[in-house]
Order: sequence, then structure tokens, then C-alpha cells
Amino acid sequence: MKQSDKILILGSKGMVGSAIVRNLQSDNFSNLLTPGRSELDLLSQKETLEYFMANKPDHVVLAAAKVGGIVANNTYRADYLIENLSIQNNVFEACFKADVDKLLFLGSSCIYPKNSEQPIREESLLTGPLEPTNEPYAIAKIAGLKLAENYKRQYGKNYMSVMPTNLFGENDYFHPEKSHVIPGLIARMDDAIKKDQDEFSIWGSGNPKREFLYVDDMAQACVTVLKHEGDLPYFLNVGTGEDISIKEVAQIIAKEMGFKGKLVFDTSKPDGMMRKLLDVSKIKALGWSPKIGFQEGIKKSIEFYYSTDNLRR
Ligand code: GFB
Repeated sequence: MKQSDKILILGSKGMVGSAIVRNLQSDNFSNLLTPGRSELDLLSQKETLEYFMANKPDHVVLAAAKVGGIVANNTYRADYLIENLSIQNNVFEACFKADVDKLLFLGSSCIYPKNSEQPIREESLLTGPLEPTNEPYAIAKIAGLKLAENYKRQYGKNYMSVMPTNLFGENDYFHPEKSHVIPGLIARMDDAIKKDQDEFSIWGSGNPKREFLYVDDMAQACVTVLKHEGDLPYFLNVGTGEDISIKEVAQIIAKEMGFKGKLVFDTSKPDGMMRKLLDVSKIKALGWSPKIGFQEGIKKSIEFYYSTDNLRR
């Protein structure tokens, strides 16, 4: 891949896409296409194909998706399935017709069976039933990675996928109900502090463990894969290889934000998978490893949250 190559980043206004743009820019890739939703509606097959034919990108990163936390996944089940399938189908078809060289598809660690052996190896895919709270989203992501795999197998295309663990960081979506756990806790704790509440409720039992990766480390992993010359597996896990309980996450956020009240547990909310730790030996063998520790990432996320009052907050 040359620094003059034209790279189209889909989802460039979101948390992961914007981090990939920052990373490519700092690596002197200057020929980047970063259309927003008003410029390119990926739900429209016609518009997507026309954009690809008019702009002819050399490489594409598909980081555009409908995403959200456990409650949003469980509530808007049909929307998560159809919107993600539509975006993916439109983009894969357009990449094929516009003869794109490399395509990198971003999946999610929720593609793996609920009862996978931990840490979860790539080989666990399709070996058992999925976690019910995010089954529709996971099925869409499995379809995406299978599209990449099968375009490669049938047509020899250079398409591949990465499966990130739970991500957080700059440009995250801070919503009290719809977000993932870290931005959700930050948004709700800010509210509790402002209202001077003496109790804060953590969703679920607090016992599930999650592996969190700061988004700039994820972006570096994506660029490492894109720049890699030579054959790679159909998809690679991306994570830190370490996990932490939700209770501990809430305690760290409370300390950093200065919440002095009591932490209680709302067990009417789902726990989801009890553990979701990835085996990351394959991506590490390419020379990538995460640089931003969990505590440092939490501080950066809280700083970002207070520094912006745009619509994402
Ligand atoms: O991050 P999260 O929403 O998603 O929740 P998953 C992780 C854990 O944190 C769950 C608990 O056990 C939640 O019950 N939790 C505690 C909270 N307090 C909160 C809160 O205020 N907000 C949120 N959101 N959770 C998602 C999938 O699963 O992971 C997606 O639904 C995607 O499909 C993503 O794959 C990576 O890790 O459970």
C-alpha cells in the first residue's frame, strides 16, 4: 500500500472511523475520502455504487455500522440486523464492482458463541449459540466477515476482517441508555453528580468481565493489517488480552469523576456474556500491541466527555 493511494474510510465521523483517519494522517496517508452521511447514504444501494464508481478508491475501510450497548442491541433488534446487513451488502457489492484492491471490514467480539472457551480464539466462530441480547447484531457481523472470506475464496479478492473487543475513547457516543458501558457510565455518573445523588445504579450484577481497548490502539491495529503485505487469515481478533469486572470499571470511573456515593446494582438490566476475553496472539504476531492502558484510557475518555458538548454527548 502506497501513501498516495486513495483510501475511503466509511464511518469516518464515528469513534473508530475518526481514529483510523487520525492514524492514517499521522502516517502521511493524505489521499483520504471521508464522506459523512449527508454525502453518502450507505443504506442506499444506488447511491453507494454511484459514489464508488465516481471516486474509485484504491482501498476501503468499512467502519460504518449501527452500534450501541447491551440494552440498545436488545431493544432495536430488527434495526440492528437490517441496517448493518444493508450497509455491508451495499459496500461489498460496490467494492467488487469498482475493483477496490483492499477492503477491511470491522466486526465485533460478539460474533463468538456465548459459551466459548476463554480466551476466545478465532476458531470458535460458529461452534455454538450466540449471546441472545446481541444475536441480531452478531449475525449481521458474521455475515460481513463471511462476505469478506467468500469474496476472497471465490474471486481472490484482498478483503479481510478484524474483530475488536469492547472499544472506548475519543468520539464515543455518550448516552445514558443507548451507549456501551464506559460512555454510558460516564454520562449517567455526570448526571448523578449534578443531581447530588447519594446512590448510583450499575446495570446488571457488576460481575461480568469485559476486555476494553482504547480506540487509537484499535486504529493502529487496522492500519497494521492494511499495510501488511502477504497473506493473512480471513479475520483477526483485536484486544488487549486482559479483562476487568464491570464493578471495578464503575469504581474506577467513580474515583476519576469524583462521585462519592454508594454503588448499587440494578439486576433488572441484563448482564450479557459473563466473559468475553479474546485470544489476540495472531494480531500480536504481526507486530501490533496496545499502547494505552485502561486507567489512562478512562482519564482520556472523561476528559473528552467534558471537553465537548456536541450532539454526541
Ligand atoms: O458495553 P455493554 O453495553 O455491552 O455492557 P456488551 C457491558 C456490561 O456492562 C453489561 C453492564 O453487563 C451491562 O449490563 N453495564 C453496567 C452497563 N452499567 C452499564 C451502563 O450504564 N451502560 C451499559 N451499556 N452497560 C455489546 C453488544 O455487549 O458489546 C454489542 O451488545 C457489541 O453488540 C459490543 O458487540 C462490543 O459487552 O454486553
